Amino acid sequence: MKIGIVCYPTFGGSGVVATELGKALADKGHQVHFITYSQPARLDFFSENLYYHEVSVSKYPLFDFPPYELALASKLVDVVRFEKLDILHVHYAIPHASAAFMAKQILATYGIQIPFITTLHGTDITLVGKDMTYKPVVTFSINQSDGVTAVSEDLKRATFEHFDIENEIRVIPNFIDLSRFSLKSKDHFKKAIAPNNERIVVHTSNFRKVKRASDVIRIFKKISEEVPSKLLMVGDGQDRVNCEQLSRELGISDYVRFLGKQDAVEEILSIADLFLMPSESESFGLAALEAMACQVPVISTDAGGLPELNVNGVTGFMSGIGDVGDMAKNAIFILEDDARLAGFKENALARAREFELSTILPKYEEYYQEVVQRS
Ligand code: GMT
Repeated sequence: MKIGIVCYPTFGGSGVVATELGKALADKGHQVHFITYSQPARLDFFSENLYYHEVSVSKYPLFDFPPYELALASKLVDVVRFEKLDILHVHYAIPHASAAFMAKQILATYGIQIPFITTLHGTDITLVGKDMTYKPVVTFSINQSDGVTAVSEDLKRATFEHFDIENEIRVIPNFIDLSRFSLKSKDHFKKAIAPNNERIVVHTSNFRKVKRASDVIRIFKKISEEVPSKLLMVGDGQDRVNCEQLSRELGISDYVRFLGKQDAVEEILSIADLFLMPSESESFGLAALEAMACQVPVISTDAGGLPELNVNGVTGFMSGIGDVGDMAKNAIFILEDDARLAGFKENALARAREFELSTILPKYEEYYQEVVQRS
């Protein structure tokens, strides 16, 4: 098939899922066209089946807010017409679904019928989308989509709860490429971080408020009082400075390292013993799946779709949002005993295998066929 993928090209979860999906589809022989405002972070190589079309937004003094959605819709019209695409797949509803709807209407005036699928990722529903600033447009464009997917049952439930949705929503969970995310031998790196064989705890996120990254620091403070350990904080965002400040105030800054944005997250996860995800909201928790694939157990909250991934007492533990004490207690339980830790690591990998790319990819391919046939 000839598939157009629209996404945010950044390190965020929805962009990563869209890019990895497009790469995998291209590997299977589909022709995949990425349409976005800059080269997606993980699309930095050449493949004969992969195309990239940049949306450029022209600046004009009148525009305090350059109209990206219009530029995207115009680019979609152009790419669909001239590359003869079969389907558009947009990731993250805002503003991609409404831009796809607009493009579809314009293309109809040229006699071209193209269906589009919207994949809901999380904050496009649970945070930004349900705000009245965008809600009418998000509701309309979900209902006008020819197919809608959500990355977890919980996100599907939340979508029906917050919006008047008449469309069906198909749940297709996120996936992991185990050929990339797997335990790598990084002993030299481990020795440098933990020269006295301390346990290594990792958190990766965009440090937005919903991630509650300062809870990571508080949990780690309690862990470090019981188990010799180090904390690696990967990523960057608005809460990072608060976390740095908090780790100084709590007197643990010698044991905490902030690594900033990293491409090879799997190398860091390969030396980790535990992953912390104390999020207030998480539609799926892709970062936790990446950790599990590298044999890292997960201490998380029970927010959103996390119970569909993290199996309590098996692959890690879940606690209520903000329950730092319980998360620390569970973390210590896992870390204090070698054999117990090894068991959790094994279980984490076994669970990650259930989300392997080769299992999930056909679900998207089948859905594309279904949507094209009925449109
Ligand atoms: O987590 C973020 O803030 C980024 C966001 C995104 O859309 O880029 O992630 C969302 O989509 C990911 C991929 O489907 C999910 O794994 C994350 O759980 C989800 N984040 C939230 O719901 C907060």
